[in-house]
Amino acid sequence: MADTIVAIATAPGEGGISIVRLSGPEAEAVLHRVFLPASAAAWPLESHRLTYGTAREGETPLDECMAVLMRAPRSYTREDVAELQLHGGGSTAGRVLQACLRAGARLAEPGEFTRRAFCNGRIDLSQAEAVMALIRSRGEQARQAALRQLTGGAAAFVRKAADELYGIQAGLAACIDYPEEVSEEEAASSLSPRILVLAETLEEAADEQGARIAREGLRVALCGRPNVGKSSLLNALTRQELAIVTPVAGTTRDTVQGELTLGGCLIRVTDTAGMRETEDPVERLGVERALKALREADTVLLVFDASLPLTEEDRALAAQVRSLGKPDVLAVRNKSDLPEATRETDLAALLPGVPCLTVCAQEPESLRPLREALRQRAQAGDTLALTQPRHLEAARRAAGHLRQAARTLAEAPCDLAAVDLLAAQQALAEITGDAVEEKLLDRVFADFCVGK
Ligand SMILES: Nc1nc2c(ncn2[C@@H]2O[C@H](COP(=O)(O)OP(=O)(O)OP(=O)(O)O)[C@@H](O)[C@H]2O)c(=O)[nH]1
Ligand SMILES: [Mg+2]
Repeated sequence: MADTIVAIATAPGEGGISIVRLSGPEAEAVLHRVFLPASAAAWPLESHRLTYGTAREGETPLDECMAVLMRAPRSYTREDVAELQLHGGGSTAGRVLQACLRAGARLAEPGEFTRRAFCNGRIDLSQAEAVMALIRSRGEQARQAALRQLTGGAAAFVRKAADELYGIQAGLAACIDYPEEVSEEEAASSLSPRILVLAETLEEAADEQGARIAREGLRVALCGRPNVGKSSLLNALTRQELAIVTPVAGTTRDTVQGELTLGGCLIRVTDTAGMRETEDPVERLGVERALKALREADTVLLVFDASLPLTEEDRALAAQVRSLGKPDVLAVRNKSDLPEATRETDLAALLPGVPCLTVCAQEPESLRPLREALRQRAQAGDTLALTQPRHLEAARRAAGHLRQAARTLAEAPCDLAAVDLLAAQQALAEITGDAVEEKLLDRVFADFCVGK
């Protein structure tokens, strides 16, 4: 980290401004070479103050711009950071970037600014990852989850778990160091319950599905036999004409995706081909895709036509969904504007324990309870402490070591359990980056964008 890095920090394409960012010991010197303040008295630049002037290479002016120098340690990386605010569009920023490279800076690698912030102790690893999660977040819920992590939510959870683990380790050390005062049986009986509670806390926090919903939104599949109104519901829920709707059974052949936001939560809805036995090879492929969407969904909306009696196809599909063991299925009784032929009780008998909602795809107001049900499901991940896959994996690994420690404590000498506790401690430390190898850092930051 002894060198000075440079990158374009703004997204490519046309825009009001582009920013070229420098960080490192030579940031001020490089800026001096590529920036001429309008006022001759401006050098040395005052820290954290915008200065108007010209970006240039040698005597050639490149753009009219603003420059700012943020002296260490009050900067994003805790190093000297300089930024040039140029006119937007790729060509000017690209040209100024070249000038900085020729003036002694090196092109930054993806995430290298944030990596320096981490290595210089300004943020922990979970916060560094949150920066990228925030940049990538789509929708209010994902943004909030990233922000919680950025402001230390994951770190606070991990520190609390680590504190409890230290307490357990201290208890075990007492039994190892003073066997005449604390017997192994006493230590095992007082520490095992604490170890298991901590393991459970970590396993609960490693809620993979909840975390994915918080990051990427709730996956909802609209399934049902042909013509029940699945595509009409997709269009009504998203308030867009996404899928073709006709009275012909078998209109939808492929899956159609739509998105809506409810209470800040992203909901991704997949409309599918009507499920039925068919000889048509195209339709059969559509049915296969429908089954795939059904398997991958967090919530399955099983749609029925309330104006017709239940058919064999309805029953076969209900049986299939039950055999798949999907935990979250909602029965949706559509076409409630027409005379009723299938009652709620018929669906309750067909799908015991599955909630049933009655709607009319052509009356937006009737979809209110369905929207509310989806919103509640999508918001379930709102309070999760951990949302990044890497953190979930480390928490689960720590829990595994703890469970092993409890088993060891019951069967073997105390000091063997200390090894398991240490492994759990290391797994927790990986989340915040207190104990990480270069290789892990390379992997984490490879996923970043250049210039952040
Ligand atoms: N009266 C009434 N008709 C509806 C309602 N919802 C859908 N329809 C009609 O039902 C027919 C089938 O609707 P679609 O939305 O294409 O049904 P689908 O389930 O997607 O059908 P496939 O794509 O063939 O599987 C169309 O003529 C719609 O206008 C409703 O709530 N009330
Ligand atoms: Mg359809």
